[in-house]
Parts: sequence; C-alpha cells; structure tokens
Amino acid sequence: MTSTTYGLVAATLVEQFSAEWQAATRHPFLEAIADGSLPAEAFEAWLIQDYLFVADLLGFQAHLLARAPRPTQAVLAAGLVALEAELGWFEAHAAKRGLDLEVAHQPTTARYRALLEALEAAPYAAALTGLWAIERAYLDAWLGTVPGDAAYREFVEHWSSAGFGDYVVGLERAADLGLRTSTPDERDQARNAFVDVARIEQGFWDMAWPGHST
Ligand code: MP5
Repeated sequence: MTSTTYGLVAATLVEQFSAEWQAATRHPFLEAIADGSLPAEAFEAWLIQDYLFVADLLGFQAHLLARAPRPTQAVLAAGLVALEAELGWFEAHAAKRGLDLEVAHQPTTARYRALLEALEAAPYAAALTGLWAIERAYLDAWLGTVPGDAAYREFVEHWSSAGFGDYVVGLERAADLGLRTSTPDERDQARNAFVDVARIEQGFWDMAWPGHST
C-alpha cells in the first residue's frame, strides 16, 4: 500500500461526515441569532456554558502546544493567547448582563470536558484534528448567521471574521502535517475525534435552547 492509500486530509472529514457536520453547524439557535428571535435566557445560558468550555479548552490547548512539533508551535501559541483574551471578553459580557460565571458545568459541557481530557491522552494528530474541528465548527456555524441581528452582531463578527478564518486554516494545515506522518490507527482516532466533536457541538446548541433541537 502506498502512503496515499492511508491518506487523510482534515478537510475531507467535513464531506465524509456531512450529516453530523450539518447537525453541528446548522441549528435553530443559530437561525434565531441571525433573525434576532433568540430569547435572552437561551443566549445567556449558552454564554455561561461556553465560557466554561473555553476555560477547559485553554488547558487542553496548553498541553497540545507542549507536544507540538516546531512548525506548529506558532499557530497553537497564538491561539492560546487569543483564548485567554477571549475569556476576558466573555467575562466583560457576563458582567454587563449581570451573569454569574461561577456555576457548574451542565451535562453537555461536562461531556465536552471529558472529550478534551480523552484527547489529551490520544495521539497528537488526533488531538490536533479535534482542536481544528472545534474551531472549524464555530467558524461554519457563525458564518451561517452573518450579518446577524444587531443584538448578537458582536458575537457573529467574532467567529466569522477573516482573522478567525485564517486561524482555522492554520490549524487545518497543522492537522494535515500531523496526519501525514500518522499510522492508520492514529488516523482512525483522528476521524473519531472529528465525529465526537461534531456530536457534542450539536448537543451544545440543544443544551442552550431546550426544546429547539434540529
Ligand atoms: C468553540 C466555542 C470555538 N467557543 N464553543 C464551542 C462549544 N465550540 C467551539 O472555540 P473558540 O476558542 O471560542 O474559538
């Protein structure tokens, strides 16, 4: 067998698992962000749980950076700095809305944390594919809400900006680099990571706005 027989390029996973991806990135929550009909309580429930998720993601990404090869350190290090700034951005929004961020993880957020922990123990390329999927999910989801209702526009712009798109491309290149030298078993684990992320992303929207699942 040639190496291309085993080849896996991260972006092909979006095609291969298009149903899961669609469910992860198209949701009534996002449609209601676009037209402004989302109830404030649903938005705030999402905001609080997403803050907890991003805090977990920061730890995961720090570990991933520690085992990244030299060419991938820059994109992961820059992403880490951006994540820390994002926590501050969430905190400012929460303060403006009078929201308490010192709350428990809801079950889906806890499931996501467990996945991140499992990926820390997974082969590097699988973990990096998982991170790329996490970020690509938000890029695709929020791009679908552009321009977004004025009430939510700052959030729409945050995850649909050209800069964020560049970051996701950078992660995709890094994932492809890792997958190129991976074994077939490691590539299977990368595929599983992608599907796990897609399923939990769908659950995250469902959690924020119960009774409005796809
Ligand atoms: C992201 C996020 C994107 N904030 N929340 C979920 C549930 N999935 C993906 O991550 P980031 O680091 O905020 O761009």
